[in-house]
Amino acid sequence: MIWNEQLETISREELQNLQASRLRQTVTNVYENVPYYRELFSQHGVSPEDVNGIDDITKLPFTTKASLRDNYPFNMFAVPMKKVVRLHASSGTTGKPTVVGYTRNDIETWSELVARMVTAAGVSDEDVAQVSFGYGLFTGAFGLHYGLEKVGATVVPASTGKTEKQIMLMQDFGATTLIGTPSYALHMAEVAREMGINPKSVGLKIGLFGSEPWTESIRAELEEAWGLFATDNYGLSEIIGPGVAGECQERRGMHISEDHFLVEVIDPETGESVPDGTEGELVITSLTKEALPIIRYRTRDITVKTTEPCACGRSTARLRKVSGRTDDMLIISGVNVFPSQIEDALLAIDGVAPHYQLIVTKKGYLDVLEVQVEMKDTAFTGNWRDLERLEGKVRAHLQAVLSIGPKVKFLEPRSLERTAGKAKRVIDLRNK
Ligand code: DLL
Repeated sequence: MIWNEQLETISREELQNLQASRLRQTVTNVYENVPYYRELFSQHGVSPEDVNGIDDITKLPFTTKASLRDNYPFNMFAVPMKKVVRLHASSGTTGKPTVVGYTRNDIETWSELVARMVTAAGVSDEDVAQVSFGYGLFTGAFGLHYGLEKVGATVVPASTGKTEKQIMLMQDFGATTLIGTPSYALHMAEVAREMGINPKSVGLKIGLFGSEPWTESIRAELEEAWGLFATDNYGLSEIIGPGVAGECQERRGMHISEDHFLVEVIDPETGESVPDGTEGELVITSLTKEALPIIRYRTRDITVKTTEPCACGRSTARLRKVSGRTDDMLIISGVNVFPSQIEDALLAIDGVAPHYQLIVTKKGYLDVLEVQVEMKDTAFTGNWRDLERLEGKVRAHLQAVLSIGPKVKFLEPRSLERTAGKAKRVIDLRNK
């Protein structure tokens, strides 16, 4: 089913006209109402008259997380606070959070976009949907909540934590849909097993997972554990939260809500656009946001865009699974390594559990990467020879895939800390 047939199957030409007129409005709006943008545009020698078609977007400067941080908390807002009905924030690793605001219309748009996304994944008013994202300043839970309610699903706002209780609720309320981070959903399956419950018996049909990078190997683990159909969805607070893009049941990329967002993919080094089908950094301009319109936001997320038609009938462009962020790329002795590459390599080996952490240190001038990974219960025999064999296998495989030889340390099942939110995979101690 398609939630908004008219806009999700719009012809490319009509879409581009709509995007162009909304872009012009947005640019004029930020120029007139956000002093920061007026100043930035002047510094770059551009003004709203220079922007007519969507290709003119490249004349405009980028916005970054630093722009938001420098304007903390509300200076990037384009409306008076009277019109702002909701605030959310994303916690950075250091310092103040990034604050985002919504008008009543923004909340309505957000619900509409999430409604499209959950419908594309297969959720309807027949479903009981458990939201296991944390309710609070994080956009994940409230975003999914309103969109699911809009399609008429029965929403269970379970939030995070109290995992055993969550599993009981899923069983008792007959949950068919689980919403959360992929890492927490894996953890929930583990806890269910500890409670003597086969996760498959819970009866979940669809999983809507997002908010952190996850590979196809994790998708396979989740589907195997819960017996559900796992879909990916993407978003970020600065843009709106979840609802920016999501997979349909074809699962061949995440459809972008292009009537609300203009998406570019650029070379992160040069800032130049790359052609469709080429990997690069995702840059997003909002086209309808009222409280916090945003121009050419550098997401730091790495993906590929395609406008090839999708078998589902939607005409919108799609994004390949986000493989990581430009800022979580590790450079180990000069070799670029993404956590997702390590995840794929690890999970290709039997006996390795989908719980790992990458520790980077310095020994003299040399970078040292240690991959700490848990074994599956079934592989944990207690015999050190088995352990050695598995370690050797993992080390050789990582060496072949990454061209660097990390240290490998096997951990007992359940020894790494589990988080209910986004998993912390990398601990880089080099500059500490
Ligand atoms: O994580 C919004 C969201 C909530 C998306 C729930 C999907 C579901 P932030 O906390 O601001 O917002 O984090 C945004 O998380 O720039 C990506 O690096 C990462 N991210 C989000 N979704 C995905 C995904 C929410 N499906 C940052 N795959 C983004 C990979 C993702 N990374």
